[in-house]
Amino acid sequence: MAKAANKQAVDSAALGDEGIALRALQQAHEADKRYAASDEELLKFYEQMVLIRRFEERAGQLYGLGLIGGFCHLYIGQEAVAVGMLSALESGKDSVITGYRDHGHMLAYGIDPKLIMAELTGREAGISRGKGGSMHMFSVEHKFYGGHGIVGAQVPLGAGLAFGHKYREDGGVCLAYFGDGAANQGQVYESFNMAALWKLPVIFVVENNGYAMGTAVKRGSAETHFFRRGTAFRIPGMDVNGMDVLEVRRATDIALEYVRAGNGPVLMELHTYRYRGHSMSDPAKYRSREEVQDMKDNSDPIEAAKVELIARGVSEDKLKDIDKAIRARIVEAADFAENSPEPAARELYTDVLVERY
Ligand SMILES: Cc1ncc(C[n+]2csc(CCOP(=O)(O)OP(=O)(O)O)c2C)c(N)n1
Repeated sequence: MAKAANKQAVDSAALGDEGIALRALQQAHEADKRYAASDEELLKFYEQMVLIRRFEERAGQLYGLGLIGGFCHLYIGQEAVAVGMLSALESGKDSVITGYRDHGHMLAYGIDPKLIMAELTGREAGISRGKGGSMHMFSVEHKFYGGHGIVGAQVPLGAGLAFGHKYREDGGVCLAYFGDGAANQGQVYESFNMAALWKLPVIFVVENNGYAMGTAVKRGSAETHFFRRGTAFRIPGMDVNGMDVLEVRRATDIALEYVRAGNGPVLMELHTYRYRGHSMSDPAKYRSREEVQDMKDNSDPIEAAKVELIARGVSEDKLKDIDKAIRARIVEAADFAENSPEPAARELYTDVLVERY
């Protein structure tokens, strides 16, 4: 029943019926908010979110020990976004691009934590041979196109990836993630215009974690409802709770169905929260401890999944076993990274432009 209603709403969005068109996907989302995951699927989501959290905690510790240098932006608190969205993609077909807060996205892809940790610590075994670090990870094999340090730069690149999908007629869709701060950049709207004009298969995803460095959304944005910002370009928007992995997954399914049918882009706003500072060097004095604690106590995506699993009859022992296995994988990843060699000096001359073009 709900599915049929969605189909109708998605079709009416495609028809371009003014007014309805821009709200149709949101209506479909509101009519049927959560993905009906099997126990096994929810366990998998839980496991992936815990993996990201433990990985990021360990990365924070290694940073403190001086084993990770440069910038390092942790994804703690935002796990449900990457896990829910990636679970809806078709691997080998769809592509992803994001900003510098990228470790969680790579882990959600199933990329080996050892390769990511080795990259963070600047080792040759890292996914970018230790030369990219936290912000510049890339995996062509997984169609993961970074990892970008320039705020907002990934948005036009994402439109380009979507253009590539359309040009090659490979059926792929690009997910282009960016932050609430990046959403105020001009290049974002140039990309929206082109993507809508050429009906590119792209989902623009605003990960609204409440802050752009130390600037709260309401201090820096005239329109704080980011999902409405595609309206001027006739891009339908969706307003999604990014702390609920099943809601994220369901909303992504709706968006993908619309985009895959050739209707052009969708703009999704995922409400989320980062528990740590903007980067490792941020003491986060622009918000109160109570605010952070309140999010941890009442909106944590991992805790919510855990409560739901237990209510479904999954035993606490099973969850403990999962947690234990993940801790072991993280210890292994950190040991691997610490004991791997740094890139050889000759690597200074690879993967860089040293010729004239
Ligand atoms: C073009 C550009 N301007 C400024 C910066 C410095 N900078 C890095 S992150 C950031 C804030 C971005 O916040 P947001 O887009 O909300 O993403 P979040 O960090 O919350 O994930 C700024 C201003 C930069 N890297 N690139």
